[in-house]
Amino acid sequence: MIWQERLADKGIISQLSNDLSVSFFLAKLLAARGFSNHAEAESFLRPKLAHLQDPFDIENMQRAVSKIIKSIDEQQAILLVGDYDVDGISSVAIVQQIISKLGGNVSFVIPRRKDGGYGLSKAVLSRGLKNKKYSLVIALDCGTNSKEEADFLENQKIDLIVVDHHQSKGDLSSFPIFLNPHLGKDYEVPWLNLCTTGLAFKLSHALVKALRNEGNEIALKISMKEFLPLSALGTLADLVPLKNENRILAKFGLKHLGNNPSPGIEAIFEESKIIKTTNLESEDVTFKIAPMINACGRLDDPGVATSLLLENDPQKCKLLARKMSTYNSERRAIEAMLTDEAVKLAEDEFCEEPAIVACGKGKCWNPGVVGIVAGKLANSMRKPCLVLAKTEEDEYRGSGRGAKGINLVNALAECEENLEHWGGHPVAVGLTVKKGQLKNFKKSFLRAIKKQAELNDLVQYLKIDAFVELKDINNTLLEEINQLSPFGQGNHEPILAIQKIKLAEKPRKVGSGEHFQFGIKSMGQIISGIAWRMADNIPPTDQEIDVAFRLRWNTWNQRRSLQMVLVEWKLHIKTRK
Ligand SMILES: [Mn+2]
Repeated sequence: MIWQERLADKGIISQLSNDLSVSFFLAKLLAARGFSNHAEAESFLRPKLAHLQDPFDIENMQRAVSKIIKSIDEQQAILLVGDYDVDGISSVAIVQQIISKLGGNVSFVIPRRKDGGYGLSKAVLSRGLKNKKYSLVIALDCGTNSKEEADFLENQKIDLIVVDHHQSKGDLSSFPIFLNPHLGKDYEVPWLNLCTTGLAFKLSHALVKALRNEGNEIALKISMKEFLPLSALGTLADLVPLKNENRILAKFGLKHLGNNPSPGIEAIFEESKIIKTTNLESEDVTFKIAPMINACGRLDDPGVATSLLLENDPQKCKLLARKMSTYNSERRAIEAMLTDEAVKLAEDEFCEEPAIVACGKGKCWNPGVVGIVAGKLANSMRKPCLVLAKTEEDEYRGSGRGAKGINLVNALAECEENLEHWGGHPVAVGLTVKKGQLKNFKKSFLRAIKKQAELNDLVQYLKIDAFVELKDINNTLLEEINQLSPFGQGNHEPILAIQKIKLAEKPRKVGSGEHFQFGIKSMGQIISGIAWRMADNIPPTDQEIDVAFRLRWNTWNQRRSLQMVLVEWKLHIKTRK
């Protein structure tokens, strides 16, 4: 890979450094992220909850709020239907909590994969609506494209509010009240990229605001901060860009999550060995908490996770978290088997192709796990990957994950005639291939990807945020970097590079031999580093090398030290870069 520094205008850097009273280094990181004026950079660097816009700015918010308040006032039953992933489950927990706090009669149902799966479907509605007479259904993280189900509810005289951030495919039903930022015409609003927990937060805020205006005692006592942790869970897990309002919710949500977890979250912390702290990182959510929540829906019943998030009894939370942890271990085992099989297929059949379509059947081809494996393969092979499992109905169904510069939604649109169902985002899709169409589908999918790939620049670059000197690496530098956190989609963690250094000693393989540790000598001290899954490419000790890395805290026995997480290394050649 070619290392390329993210450059920025020197004038802008000094201006930002001056205006914001920050170091030249931090100003450079900001400028290289595209910030050029004081106001924008300031609100990014120092976000405030008060920067969240009025929730009533979102189209249809007033209508949704009036409908919910009417149902609460008249004590009519409200049913929440959420998706089975972290975003859906956390959204259900937020809305369930706010409506029941306000005295409403509310219950929830989450679809199960084994009952036919995703979203606002007839199956989930018949399960949810069976015991009571409902007057309102709120769909969370699903429902944008459920035209038939909307018609069904309309016929039953049950109102429907859809709180969702999925794009629409063609005509929408005119009946539901949509809270979906992508259906509006304004693409500049700071809430455009909220996921459903973000929208659920805004909806809760709007309810509280409206009722406070009426002098409602309960609403006056509710603190919106309580709902921040769940909003952060969905925002980080759903990989929406961490800018604008998403950044505010993720940043403050993480802080509250780490400082003041609910009993359910605290039980998850214990199971996944997270230490209660103010410095919770986005990876604690994406690598530890989110997989535990998702595992419930992948293997069995996502309702387990919702119950945990809503439970206040620490003893019950412990049992639920235990159960989630067991699901998660099972998920890991299945994932490992499926990855092996899919990698074999990819190497045999698709090594010359611009994309991978791995299909199979049997025990490890679990529909709940195909998406993760597709993601792993897409990452490691750097090309788009679909993983499809054969269902009992003899159809191939699964998930796809994209690669740089490829839009999977556009690619699938070109294969529409071979597909039964499909949908998703440019980098993540779900699909079912029509019976008997697998071969044709593969062909047209590969053709569509090839077309897109040809338009792309095939040279791979590693973008370096800043070249630094060994002597610059210290605690202050990392504290400055962390002012840009939380990192994730749309707000990458900076990659630093140092040129022309020698390792302090021979690197040591760790783990089961797939990783290695290394050290670099600086001002008489050794800064240690870790290289995950890079043990097949260990740098020499007797030659000068360049290293690209992320700088992190490494906490060990409650002591914090600096650690480099290696991204790539190469032998140093005399010309810069
Ligand atoms: Mn979502």
